[in-house]
Amino acid sequence: MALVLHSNVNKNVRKTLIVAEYSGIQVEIAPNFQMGVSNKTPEFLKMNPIGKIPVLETPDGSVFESNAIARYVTRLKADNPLYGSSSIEYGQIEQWIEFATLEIDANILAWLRPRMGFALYLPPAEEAAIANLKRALGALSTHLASNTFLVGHAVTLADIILTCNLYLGFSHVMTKSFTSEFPHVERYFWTMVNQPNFSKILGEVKQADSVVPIQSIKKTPQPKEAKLSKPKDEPKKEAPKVQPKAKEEAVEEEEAPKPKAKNPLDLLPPSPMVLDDWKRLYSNTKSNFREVAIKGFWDMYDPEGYSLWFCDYKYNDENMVSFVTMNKVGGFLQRMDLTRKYAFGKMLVIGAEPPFKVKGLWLFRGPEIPKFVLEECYDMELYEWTKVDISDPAQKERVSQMIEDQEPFEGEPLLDAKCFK
Ligand SMILES: N[C@@H](CCC(=O)N[C@@H](CS)C(=O)NCC(=O)O)C(=O)O
Repeated sequence: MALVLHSNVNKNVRKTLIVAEYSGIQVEIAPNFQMGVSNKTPEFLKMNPIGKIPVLETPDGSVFESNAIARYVTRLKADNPLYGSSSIEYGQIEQWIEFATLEIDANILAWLRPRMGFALYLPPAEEAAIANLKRALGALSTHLASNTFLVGHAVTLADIILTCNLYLGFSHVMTKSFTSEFPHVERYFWTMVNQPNFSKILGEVKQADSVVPIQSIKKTPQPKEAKLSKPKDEPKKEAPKVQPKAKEEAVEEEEAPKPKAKNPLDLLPPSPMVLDDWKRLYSNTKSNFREVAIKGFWDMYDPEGYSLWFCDYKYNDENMVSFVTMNKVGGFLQRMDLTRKYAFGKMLVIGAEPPFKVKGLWLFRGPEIPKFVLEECYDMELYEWTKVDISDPAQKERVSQMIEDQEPFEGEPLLDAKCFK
């Protein structure tokens, strides 16, 4: 029996496929593997009790954990140069494999997984992941300044594992403006992915133009939602050696059906204020904003049917990187999508230099912040919320200034102003 990888093709599987190319070893991908179904069967769980991919099935038993699989396949070839040519080289290859896993991959995943909706997105956690990744890339860049390969003078298993991990980062979050700080890592990465045995498996590699946007969190489906496996008598398809790249192969986890949002706000007594009319006025006013849009807002505003809220980011001290701060506000607005029909918002990033302040103004349907927003948009708890008292002229004026992106705002320049409409 050949070696069979039970998995979709993701960067973890590509490690072993590249090893196989270098080593002249035949490894197949299990035909008809279906994520979320094939990895939950009793047969699969016998091979890997945690039910994660990949698993390698061999005539002698199975191996799970992608690094262990790559090491196993490397060792199948006697004196494989991928493991170096001396004990110290072997030790250093293992050292860089650990580094690639714990310092590079772990931080790329901590940055990427929440953005892909597979973990809770918490801006301070993202900032920590980016800082840790930068520290690791700085160290790597120093090493690569005087080394073409991680160890010795040829590709080793450490280069394969590190490159596959970097491939995930370069494809989704590590844009050119991010990586240009680490020129030796850039040179190394592009050299590696253009080696024939890498490019056979990775294909044409493209660096992300922008950091992958934040998606709402995906829930793992219950087993009963999993589709039934195909009937036994269906003819087996020939497994391609490398399956085509999935658009988002980054973190292949089960897709969940999107929960249908109920709108309790539709049951509120009708309001004379039509939110869409206000949004249209806001968007279409190109000049005399104060006289037209702001005046129009206060003419339309219905304090019975709507409420206004100031929000203040609780962790402004951590807003040290401008693009990270702007991204986190962007993510917040994306996750507020569920309230599009019932809200309007302005978010300001304030200050000429770090730490930047994030403050906002929100108009919500109803007298309170809608419960489903508090429950479903976890960014809400990252802000201090204060209901606007429109009988106070100072507060009313602050609302107008926020809608208008007035600059300076409270004595400081605006780094960014985003509108939710
Ligand atoms: N450390 C493991 C990671 C395995 C892993 O996280 N696999 C993900 C796909 S990339 C998975 O199977 N997720 C499904 C699940 O968590 O049930 C390895 O390198 O093999």
